[in-house]
Amino acid sequence: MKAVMRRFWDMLSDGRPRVIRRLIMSWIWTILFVTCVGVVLILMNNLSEKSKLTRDTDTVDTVTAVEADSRLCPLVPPNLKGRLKIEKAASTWRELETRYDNVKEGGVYSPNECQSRHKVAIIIPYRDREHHLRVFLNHYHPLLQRQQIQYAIYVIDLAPGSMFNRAMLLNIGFTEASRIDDYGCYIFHDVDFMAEDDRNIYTCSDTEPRHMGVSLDIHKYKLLYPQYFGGTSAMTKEQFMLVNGFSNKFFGWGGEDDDMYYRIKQNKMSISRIESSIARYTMLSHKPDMEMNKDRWSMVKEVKKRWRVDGLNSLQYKVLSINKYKLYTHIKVQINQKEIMKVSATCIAVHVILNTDSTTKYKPTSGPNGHILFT
Ligand SMILES: [Mn+2]
Repeated sequence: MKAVMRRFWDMLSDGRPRVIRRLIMSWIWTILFVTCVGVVLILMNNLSEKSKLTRDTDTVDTVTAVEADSRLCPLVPPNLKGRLKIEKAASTWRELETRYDNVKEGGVYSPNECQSRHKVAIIIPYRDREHHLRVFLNHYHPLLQRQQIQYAIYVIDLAPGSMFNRAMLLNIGFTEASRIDDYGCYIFHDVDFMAEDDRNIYTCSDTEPRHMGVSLDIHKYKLLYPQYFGGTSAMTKEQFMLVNGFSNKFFGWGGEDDDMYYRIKQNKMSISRIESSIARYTMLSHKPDMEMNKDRWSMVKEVKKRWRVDGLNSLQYKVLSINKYKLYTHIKVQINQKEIMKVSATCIAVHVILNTDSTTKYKPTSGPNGHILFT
C-alpha cells in the first residue's frame, strides 16, 4: 500500500510545481470525502425508509384490528359477579317489567355498549309454574346482560289435554324461535334451574354440545352420572339439527335427556362441561307434578334405531298463540299424545321449516291463530 502511494506521489511530483501537487491532492480528497458522505447518506435513507415502511404496516394492521374489534364485546365480560345469591322470592310482573325496562318486547335484549359475540335463544319448556317463571326472569335477565349476550327468552307452554313432554316442547321451541329470528345457539333450560355463578357463560361450544347443569344443590353438587345431560344444555343450530333434535316420544318424567346424550354419541360428538365449581345450580323446590315415564330405559336403548325418524323431522304440534310479552315470548302449544305415539319409523313425511329469513319478523295475529304446522 505504502509503495502504491509513493509511486502515485512520484507520478504527481513528476515535473509539477508543489502548489499544483497540493491542489490535485486536495481535489482527490474532496471527491473521496463527498463520495463517502453520499454513500453513507444513501444507506441511512434506505434504512430509515425500510423501518418507516414496517412501522406504517404495523400501524395499518393495528388500526384495522382495532376498528373491527372496537364494537365487539370483550372476550371476558367485565362486570361479572362470580358466585350469586339466588333470590327465591318472586317479584310481581309490574315490578319485573319496571326493573328490566331495557328488555325489548318478547324478552329480547342486545347490549348497547358493544356488539355481542353470541346470539342465543333460551328455550323453556313450561306448564303452570308462573311463580318459578317470575323467579327465573328476575334471575336471568340481569345475569345474561352482565354476560353481554344478545338473547331472547321463549317460554313453550303446553295446553291441557296431554301429558307433559319436555323434549317435544324443546323441539317446538327450537323450531318456533328459528322462525322468529336467526340464532346460532339454543339453550334448553328448565324453569326451576338457577345458575349460582355468572362465570357460567350462557353460550354454545362450536365443537360439541354443552351440558350446563353440571352440579346441582339437590345432588350435593355432584354430577349424577357421566351421561347426564339434563336440566340445562346448549347446542348450536347445526349440532341440534345434526342429531334430529330431541325425541318426541318421552311423555312424563325422565329419559329424554339420556336419549339426547346417545343421539350426540351416535353422531360422533362428545359433550363438553365447564368445571363443576362454576357450573353450579340451585333447583327451586316444587311438588312432584309429573308422572314418571316407566318405559324410559327401554326407549333409550332403542335410540340407535329411532333417532333418524323421531325428532325434528317428525314433529307435529299446533300453535295456539304467540304473545310477545315484555320479558319473554309466550308460545302456547297443543300436542296430541296418541297421534305422536302412533307415528312409526316408516311414515315420516313432515319436514321442519328452519331456514327462515332472519329479516322476516313474526307478525302477531289477533286471538288464538292456531296455525297448524303439521297435520
Ligand atoms: Mn324440576
